[in-house]
Amino acid sequence: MKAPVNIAVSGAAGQISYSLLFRLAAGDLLGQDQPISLHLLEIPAAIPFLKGVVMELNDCAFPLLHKVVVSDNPEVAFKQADYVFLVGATPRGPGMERSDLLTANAEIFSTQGKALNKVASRDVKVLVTGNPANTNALIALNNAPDLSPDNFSAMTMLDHNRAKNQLAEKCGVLCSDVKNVIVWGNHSAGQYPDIHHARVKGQEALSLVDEAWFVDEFIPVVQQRGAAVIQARGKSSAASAASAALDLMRNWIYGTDENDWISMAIASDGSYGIEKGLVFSYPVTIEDGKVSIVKGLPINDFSLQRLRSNEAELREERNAVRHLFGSEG
Ligand code: NAX
Repeated sequence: MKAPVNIAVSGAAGQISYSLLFRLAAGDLLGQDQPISLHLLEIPAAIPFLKGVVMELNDCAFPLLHKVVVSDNPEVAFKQADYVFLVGATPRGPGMERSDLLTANAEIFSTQGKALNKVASRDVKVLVTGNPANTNALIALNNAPDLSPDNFSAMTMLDHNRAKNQLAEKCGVLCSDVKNVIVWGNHSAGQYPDIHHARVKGQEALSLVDEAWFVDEFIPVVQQRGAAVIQARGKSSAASAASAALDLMRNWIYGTDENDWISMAIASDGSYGIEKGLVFSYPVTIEDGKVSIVKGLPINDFSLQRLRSNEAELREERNAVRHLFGSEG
């Protein structure tokens, strides 16, 4: 049997983790021959609930689950972590301004970035799901100067999957028939889901659907899908978010499919004119763990405007929390 791999999950008592942890332990990330240790991080008030989740994990008698560590200390949870899912975040409370929310989370992600810098594996892959995800990832990576920005990403994979599903439903095909959708920018309601480069069974998506459907239905439906799930279910997306987190991490580890890409929010290298360093969602391909932004796609004025507005939103978020950047500034 192989040596266990350490997977850390923050916000482990929350609803996304309630799906994610069981899928990780079942082998959905690393396969049926790879034992794992789960390192679970929570705030002290949620540790009793987390203990209940651990009881259930143990009651599953998962053959691959080697060990479960529970802690409220990031330096314990992230010790020698190979894969880290930063799911936990502070939700917006009553009377909280957007800037208060940004600052509260920036403090959490600055502490967690420092802990990752100190104790995680040097090859760690960190996926930030907790919102505001892009800026939380930006804060974490800026507080981890001994790790590379390439160790960090923020999750727009759920938006990518939502976009794929909307287009598949519209065209009456399977999601697997849809390739090359893109979600650009921020994981926020201002995100830009784009099908200019998408293909459906090999055909250009925009030759199969009306431009008006793309602009007036597809874009707002994808942007507001989270709110629609809350409206229907009374709770925010959880199983689909966990599934997207696994999809993203699996692609990061094993590579993207030939003839397709995924959307992944990573530190910008200036591609498509986006300010270098902002954590921006791009179409990427991945090979041997190396993430490459898909370059040179033609961008029309409609798209350019939306890329710019996402950049502006992310700049504004960054400026609100800049004081919490580490020594890197
Ligand atoms: P829950 O409120 O159910 O769980 C969050 C958990 O995080 C709680 O148990 C809380 O105690 C814990 N937590 C808070 N601060 C922490 C800290 N400093 N260290 C460790 N744990 C901490 O939320 P859930 O539905 O699981 O969603 C988690 C996050 O994902 C939220 O920020 C949510 O907005 C975000 N989402 C992001 C998505 C994405 O695509 N990027 C989609 C789904 C989801 O909305």
